[in-house]
Amino acid sequence: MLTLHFAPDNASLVLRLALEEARLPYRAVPVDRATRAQKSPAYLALNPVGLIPTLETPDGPIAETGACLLWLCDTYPGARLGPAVGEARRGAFLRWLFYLSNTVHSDLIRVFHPERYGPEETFGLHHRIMAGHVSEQLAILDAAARAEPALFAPPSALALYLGPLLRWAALYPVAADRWLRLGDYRTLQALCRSLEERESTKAAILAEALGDRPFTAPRLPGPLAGSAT
Ligand SMILES: N[C@@H](CCC(=O)N[C@@H](CS)C(=O)NCC(=O)O)C(=O)O
Repeated sequence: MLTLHFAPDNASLVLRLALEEARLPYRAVPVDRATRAQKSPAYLALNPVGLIPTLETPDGPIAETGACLLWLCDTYPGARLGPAVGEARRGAFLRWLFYLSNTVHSDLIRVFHPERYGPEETFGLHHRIMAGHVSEQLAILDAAARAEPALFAPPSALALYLGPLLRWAALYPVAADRWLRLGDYRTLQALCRSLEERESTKAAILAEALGDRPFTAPRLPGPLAGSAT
């Protein structure tokens, strides 16, 4: 059985949605960020980078959200998380999957962590610059999803990645200015709406206390028994 090492509303949410979409049995093991369990020797043995998520598979542990998504997509082609090797638009799918992973997700983490890049007096400027980059990337994705709706529509892994990214952009960091206006990206907004109709989202809402409309009207996750954050 697959094992997902997760913390509520962390990047592991993307994989939970994919596992639910594929209707795969999996065990979800909380990683307690309050005690920095992601840096514990036991966790580092699975994922030396010390970040959440890690997915334990019959092929061994995998990390990096995009890599795990691609592994799920290729290992369970019946789930239709993306075009299989040799199918039409496989290249386009990989292009946008990597863009989400190496550019949008990565820059969003920079929005969340100005303290990693400079002293406190630079936080405001850092936030404005990085949020500006992510806004431009979202406009590019909005146009791409408008041009190729079938490639982006759930259960595509692109939708499962985009929904949480848009959610986090709207919510975090809690203390910073709110900058995302989802309504500026009409196609991505519609994609979020359709994601919210799916059983996978309903399962994630229950498991991680995400609220009724986690992508179009996100609110901070509620308290969860045994919360990992
Ligand atoms: N590149 C990684 C990023 C994962 C990541 O940044 N995870 C965050 C939670 S959303 C984390 O584990 N943070 C804990 C830490 O920085 O120690 C991926 O795509 O999975």
